[in-house]
Amino acid sequence: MEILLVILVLVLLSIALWQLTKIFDLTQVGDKDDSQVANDGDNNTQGYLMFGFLAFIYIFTIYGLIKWGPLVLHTSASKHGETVDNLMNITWVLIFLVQAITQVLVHYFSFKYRGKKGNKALFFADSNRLEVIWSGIPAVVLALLIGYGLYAWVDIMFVDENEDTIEIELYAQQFNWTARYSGTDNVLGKANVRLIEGVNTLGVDLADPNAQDDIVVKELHIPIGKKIHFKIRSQDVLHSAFFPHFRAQMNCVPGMVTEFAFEPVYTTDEYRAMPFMVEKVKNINALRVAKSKILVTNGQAALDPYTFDFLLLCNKICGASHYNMQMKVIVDTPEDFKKWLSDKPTIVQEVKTANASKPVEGGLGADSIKAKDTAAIAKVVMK
Ligand SMILES: [Cu+2]
Repeated sequence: MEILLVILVLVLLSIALWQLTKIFDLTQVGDKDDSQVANDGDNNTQGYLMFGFLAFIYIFTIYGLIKWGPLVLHTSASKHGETVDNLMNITWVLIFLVQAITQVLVHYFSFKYRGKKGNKALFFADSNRLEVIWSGIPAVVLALLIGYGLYAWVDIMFVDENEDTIEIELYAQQFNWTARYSGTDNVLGKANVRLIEGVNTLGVDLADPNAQDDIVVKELHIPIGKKIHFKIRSQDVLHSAFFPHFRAQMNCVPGMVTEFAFEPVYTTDEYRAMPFMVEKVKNINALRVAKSKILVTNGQAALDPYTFDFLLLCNKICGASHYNMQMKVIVDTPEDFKKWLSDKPTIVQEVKTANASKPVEGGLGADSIKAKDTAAIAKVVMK
């Protein structure tokens, strides 16, 4: 709201200035020079205004870096993330350098050669040497940058079949994520959308030997120091599995399996204890405390304190609740990870348990008694 007001004030001020200049122009009617052709005075004004604009670009850039710089993602939590960050930082430095040099030159020469009475523009057809320089340097720099990018891409995306990884399936649907662990055999059982039924929400083929030890969960735990090989599916529309802290993203496409592999290098606890994160959480909680005070005075519940967690987000606008499509990711020590996974039932067990609690046809299972009672009560109420 505050920003909107500031923008409104600036817009109104500009309109006021514009109108004042018009009035000023009208008062000058009849005075010496009212020609539409720019004179030396006009050219000087435009020249100095250009320098003003140059100063604005730099002041705004520096202000933006100080004000919003800390909002960007900090330390990468995956091994390959360092390469991604490196590539990004090199690109930023290049952009800043080129922009800093070219903008100064453009504005300086525009000022230096601004129009002057009696000066005539020089007709300059072309210079092969200049063209080679300004085409050659960007070409070489871009080729190097793209080369490094391609090398990084191949290195990140290549997963050696013989590599010791943990295979996990990520299943996307509007608007949630489900994970399936491949169990002791480290091979995911087959799955098909036609097999979706009851608790088997991923359509796992329960007859497949590889599916017998598969475990389906709603919270993703992964161990530190081990490469995790994600196989990604989608049930309905295009989604995108986005792990911002791990610098990983892959599309989830209905009808096909996509992949991504990365190795976490910090546990959730280690990442939470990093000074930058402690500071960030402190700031967020200070904002929450301030907001809670307003909420409480309005008779609403206060906000819970914020604790950092890695997240898996959806990065494709996939529908109305897209913004809320996320799953908590917890990086454990290998021991904690094993302990966490050890007491999870397999999908086969889950289906068996669900079937066992179903009412047997004609029998008096707990559920069927309940259903009959409800029907009887309903009849009495109707009377
Ligand atoms: Cu989505």
